[in-house]
Amino acid sequence: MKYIQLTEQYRPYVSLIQLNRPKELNALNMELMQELQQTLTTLDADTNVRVIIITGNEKAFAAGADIKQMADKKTIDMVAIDQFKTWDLIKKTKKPLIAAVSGFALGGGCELAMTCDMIVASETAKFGQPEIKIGIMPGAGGTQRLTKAIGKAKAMEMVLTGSFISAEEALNYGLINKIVPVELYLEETAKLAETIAAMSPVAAQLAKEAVNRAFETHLDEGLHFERKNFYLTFSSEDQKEGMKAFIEKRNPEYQGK
Ligand code: DAK
Repeated sequence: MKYIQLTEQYRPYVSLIQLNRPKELNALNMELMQELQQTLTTLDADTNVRVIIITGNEKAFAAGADIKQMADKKTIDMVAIDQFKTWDLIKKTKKPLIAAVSGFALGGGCELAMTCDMIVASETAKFGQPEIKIGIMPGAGGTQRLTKAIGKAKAMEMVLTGSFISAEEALNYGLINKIVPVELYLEETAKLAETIAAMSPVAAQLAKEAVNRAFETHLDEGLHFERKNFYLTFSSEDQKEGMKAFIEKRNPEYQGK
């Protein structure tokens, strides 16, 4: 793979995907996005993987979609290329995804981080939707996910002025899970991933799906969905193992079944 690096067992049951276009601040060109989508699809089907981390490097998680690749495109070209197909498949990843963000997470980079289920940020992280400055607007969920995460006032300000927010602001607004020193951001993300990877992968996937439903449905429908997934956990061996282990005062050994 050209634009991403994969470490399959970065930790037990935890895979690490590193976006790897450092000179371009990990600008998300179409090839990179396709590699990312294909890798996620493969990892999603791999029973040795329970949690996936997506990261960039210290300077940039990703500075957005590749402006140079989009600059001369017309609407008809964008429709024909249909990049949404790739983005939609990424969104469908069933396993928990954690973004480990340092430096710039802008435009499509911020949207990619928000597509993940959690965000761990280094103290140098900067989040923004600066598309307005180049005559476009967010196209991969920015206006929706950012607004739901941080509220209308701040989202509107970011989307209309293109201004960035610091890691500290992002934490205060509820966009990210935690801030850690830059030299520890990957390590701390790995710890979080390991904690989740120790849980039943069946329960983790059903729970992720149910939390995400909260954003997509009205309360009654969301509660109904939650109830369905709750019942489903009782058809897993992991549920039997988890409860048995508790009663026997030992650590559970989950098989993902
Ligand atoms: N695209 C292409 N190249 C980029 C880039 C980008 N988004 N961001 C940075 N680069 C390149 C720079 O051109 C430069 O390349 P060279 O000149 O060395 O060849 C290199 O990376 C280093 O960047 P700088 O020299 O600018 O570095 P600085 O530290 O001075 O500034 C910066 C860092 C992040 C503030 C600056 O690079 C910047 O403003 N970058 C652009 C940020 C931006 O506007 N991002 C939003 C892009 S629009 C869609 C899905 C998603 C999207 C669209 C459609 N579909 C599913 C259809 C998303 C759209 C966007 O993200």
